[in-house]
Amino acid sequence: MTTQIIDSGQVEQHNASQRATLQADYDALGGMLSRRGVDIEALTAKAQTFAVALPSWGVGTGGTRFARFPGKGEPRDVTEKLEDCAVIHQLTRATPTVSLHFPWDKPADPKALRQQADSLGLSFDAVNSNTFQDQPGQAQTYKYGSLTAQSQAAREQAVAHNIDCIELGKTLGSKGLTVWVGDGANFPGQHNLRGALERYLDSAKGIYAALPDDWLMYIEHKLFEPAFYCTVIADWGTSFAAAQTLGDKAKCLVDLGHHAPNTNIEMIVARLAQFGKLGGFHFNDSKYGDDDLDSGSIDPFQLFLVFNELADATLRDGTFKPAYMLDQSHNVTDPIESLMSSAVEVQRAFVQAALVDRAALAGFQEANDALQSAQALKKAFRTDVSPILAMARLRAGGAADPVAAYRASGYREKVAVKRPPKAGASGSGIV
Ligand code: AFD
Ligand code: MN
Ligand code: MN
Repeated sequence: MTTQIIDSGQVEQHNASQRATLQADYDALGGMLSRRGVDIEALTAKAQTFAVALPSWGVGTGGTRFARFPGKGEPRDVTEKLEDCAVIHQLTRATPTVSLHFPWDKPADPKALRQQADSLGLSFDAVNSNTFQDQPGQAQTYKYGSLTAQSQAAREQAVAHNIDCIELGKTLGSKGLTVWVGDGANFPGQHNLRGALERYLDSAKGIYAALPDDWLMYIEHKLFEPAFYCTVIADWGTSFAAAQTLGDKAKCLVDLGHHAPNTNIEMIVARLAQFGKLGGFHFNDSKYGDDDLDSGSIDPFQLFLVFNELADATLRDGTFKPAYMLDQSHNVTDPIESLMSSAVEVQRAFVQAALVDRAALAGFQEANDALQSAQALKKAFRTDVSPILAMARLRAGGAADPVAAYRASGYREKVAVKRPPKAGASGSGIV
């Protein structure tokens, strides 16, 4: 039996207040779609198949390198993070998995953590290693890099940490390791550019060798920061080359915020999918670079275009299934509310992409009809699929309006009492 953290009677009461309006909107949309030859029931069933993993580090209040303004009732450890993740999944029914970050989330008893997740109806997605910070008592510093460090002892320590993450992940039931390193240089000349990548590949091979057969290693690239002149895995080309060098179990991970402004991310998605190296995503939105803003809050059309490529890739290969994760930092909102809305925004793009009339689009493309090709995409993007998303949640036992149901439940106020701030707590988001 799954433990429901929000009283299910309260959710039911919320849904009862919404049901009639939702049904009317759903029927109206169903009528419109059927005139376009689209079956709304098929779309709703498809929406129900959507799932995106939650980042454990996203349920705490984030911050910038200037400051962090903690919110009330933040989770203080990994078990409280799981409780918040369970609330998000209970109301959205779209987030059944959690991506942990070590050592921040290192459990005292991994088996007990797995049991807690299980009792909450959650399981674990890819685990993330952390070699971008020094931990108390650590023998070697990562000040000058981890997997690429000049110091062999530092490189070995970073590889060993990644292997520890795999071991922990095995006990938790994860099937993937996401590796993002901030290694790079702040000055031209500080690094031999080729030498740094050679060291990275050598270290990464040590991690890859410890991967179980049914695991994937996700290589996450990022343009800049914390190194401001160059970063070792700065772009999809380097990520692709590293994944090719390592082998079949190594794939590229695309974080939507890790590119220069105006980069055509959907084209990167198409390229990586074409060559079998698209492993997964960190969804968020961005105005400038690694802003970690809520998914769909700045450029929902870009998110749609990414899913349009994913829909195309799935049509070409039914087994194609990249991992979907959110990676956001919530500085001024309640993280639970942001993560619920963001999961729904990503799900919205998934459903809108399914609405594209692909036969018509292919016809327009063949005829070199640029205007109608663009309109075919816009037609799907402009369709408000909110009633489909709400109905999918309702049918799966979630909330018609997750944020309204959450606010009505008083969850945050309750945990604010139960979770007074604790020194040394590991609940914060990425700063
Ligand atoms: C940092 C990186 C990257 C990574 C995350 C978790 O920019 O997005 O996924 O930390 O390791 O924010
Ligand atoms: Mn990321
Ligand atoms: Mn990032």
